[in-house]
Amino acid sequence: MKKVVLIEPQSKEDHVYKMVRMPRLGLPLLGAQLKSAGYQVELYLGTGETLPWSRIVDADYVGISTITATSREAYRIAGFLRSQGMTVVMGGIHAHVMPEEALSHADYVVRGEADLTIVPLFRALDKGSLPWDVPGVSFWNGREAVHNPCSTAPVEMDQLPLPDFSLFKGQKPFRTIPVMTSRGCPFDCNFCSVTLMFGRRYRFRSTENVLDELAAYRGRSVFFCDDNFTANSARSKELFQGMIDCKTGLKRWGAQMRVEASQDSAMLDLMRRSGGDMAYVGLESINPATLASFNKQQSVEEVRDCVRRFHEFGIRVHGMFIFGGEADTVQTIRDTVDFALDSRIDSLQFAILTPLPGTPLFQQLEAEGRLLTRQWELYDGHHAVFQPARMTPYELQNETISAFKRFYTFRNIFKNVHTPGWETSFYRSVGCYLVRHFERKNRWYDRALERLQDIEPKPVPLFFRTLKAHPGEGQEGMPASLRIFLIEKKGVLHLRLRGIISNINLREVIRTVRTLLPKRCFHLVINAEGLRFASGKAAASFARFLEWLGQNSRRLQVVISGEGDQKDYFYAKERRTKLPRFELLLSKR
Ligand code: B12
Ligand code: SF4
Repeated sequence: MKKVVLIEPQSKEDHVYKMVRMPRLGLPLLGAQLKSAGYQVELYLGTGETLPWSRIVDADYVGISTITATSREAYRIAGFLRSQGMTVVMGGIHAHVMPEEALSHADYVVRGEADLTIVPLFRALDKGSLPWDVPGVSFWNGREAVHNPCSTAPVEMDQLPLPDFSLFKGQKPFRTIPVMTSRGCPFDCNFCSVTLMFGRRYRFRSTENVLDELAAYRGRSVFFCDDNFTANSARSKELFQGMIDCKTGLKRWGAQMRVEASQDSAMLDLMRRSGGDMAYVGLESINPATLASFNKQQSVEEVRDCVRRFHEFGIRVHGMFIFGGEADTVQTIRDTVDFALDSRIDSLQFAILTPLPGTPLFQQLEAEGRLLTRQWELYDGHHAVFQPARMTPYELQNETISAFKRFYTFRNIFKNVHTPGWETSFYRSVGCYLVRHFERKNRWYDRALERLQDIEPKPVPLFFRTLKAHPGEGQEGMPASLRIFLIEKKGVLHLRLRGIISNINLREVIRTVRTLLPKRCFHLVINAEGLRFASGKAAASFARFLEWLGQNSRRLQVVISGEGDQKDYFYAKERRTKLPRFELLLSKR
């Protein structure tokens, strides 16, 4: 019988999440499938220092699950195993969005949900063949990386086995059991990576299927780790009613929800009666502009009302806030703590906005040159890893810690306790300890950010957008889109255009630049290094646009790559132009 070891690397950073001893469900689910397919399976949770290596190195295959924050540890573990000649397979959200990177540390990478692909992959490996037919798998064919397309059919939830926690070896039983009843989320918040993996179609298990699983957890605490547990209120009510009728006998349960959950009294009543005692709510911000920039689709009024509503039904609230949105200032952070204290919220987390790879937020900040580091282990919601728009990274980092300290003071441990009992006080005292511990351990990063303040901050763009070129106008090897990026640096306007200009998107470029350009611009630099024309007509229209810009600026410089027909076009333009201040600069790259 072949042996498979699956590892969930833990973060080496000292932070609150490390204290939560709860695995993600990926490995117990995949482990259950491999076990029923006849493999001997062992699961481990740990860092390179704590893993039982002697039990791992005799496996036939090792699978490693990774999220962004733990990817460095995952690569370190994979590196060691491959140096021992072992076959390493990697999966999880970080490997899904960064397959090239993951593949440079592993033999195989599984993108997307692996429930339907894990067994066929190992079967192919058993036969010694490459997994050409297994959807979503990336692998090396000699020196060439192959990426099989992902399956288009999402996994239906009732097809899944129950997660097998008994496969975890050398672990004390988990205090809280993770249960997942749904995948996907119909919303599309710009910082969230859930929909990248699980999509926007909300798929859920049948009530009977969930109740069967819960029957095994009598007397235990359960955390429903669905991302949006109450996205379908009819099914939520049916499930809660089922839990009441079947007397599941859970000690308590908590789940992640959106604010809308608090607006349905019938659901709150069922939630409480079925044992729900803690709602983990993505409140995110009390700044309306920030909520809008996150595409959160909720209002500040809903945020304010939500805590009161849950409390009315005796359900505690763990509020999850994010600091560092485009409209956030230091004052927003301070006001949020006031709000949290006034609303008598039970416990909370203040996360620093984190541009997770693959998300629209990441793409925006990367294109604007605002990422400070790609050290993925710092992408954990506790570190400022980008240049915020309206404060320095140092301010963002420090104000977040101060906010935590203001909420989790010794005095507040026993104050505002909504639900009688010691639970809330216990969580607050843990928070009180953790934030001070984290602050001590993290001084090095504070100092690094402080030094960065002395360096000139990266300018925040006046405008950034990706426009589609007309369908069919894309050229080989170039994306059929155009990126516009406008910044102001020391009074000089820089317009960067990258991609394909077509007659369709040129109209939008002209409209944008006309609105953003001052009436008479002193100095305008157009970076056209990565620009191509979809047609001769588009090139002619662009020439007219340059004429107009030249007439409206005292100095116009155009940076070109000096390659191919782009060079000829601009040189011809320079010869023909009547503008005295038109300068062509060859890119230094
Ligand atoms: C429960 C949970 C937690 C728990 C437990 C976490 C833990 N042990 O890591 C707590 C609350 C502690 C937590 C903390 C954090 N979390 Co969390 N968490 C989740 C949540 C809600 C559910 C996880 C889960 O069980 N998923 C269900 C299983 C089935 O999915 P899966 O593990 O991805 O597995 C599937 C595939 O990925 C793949 N697969 C996975 N592993 C492997 C391995 C192999 C070999 C193969 C072939 C395939 C494969 O197949 C599986 C089945 O289809 C997810 C959201 C989500 N929907 O996944 C966020 C999520 C994982 N968390 C996230 C984040 C960012 C964090 C934090 C950094 C906090 C923060 N700032 O938000 C910390 C970091 C924790 C750490 N480990 O260091 C992000 C990760 C995004 C990213 N790109 O890294 C997620 C996706 C949420 C989000 N908003 O985007 N989290
Ligand atoms: S943050 Fe929550 S509501 Fe928004 S997309 Fe992610 S899971 Fe859905």
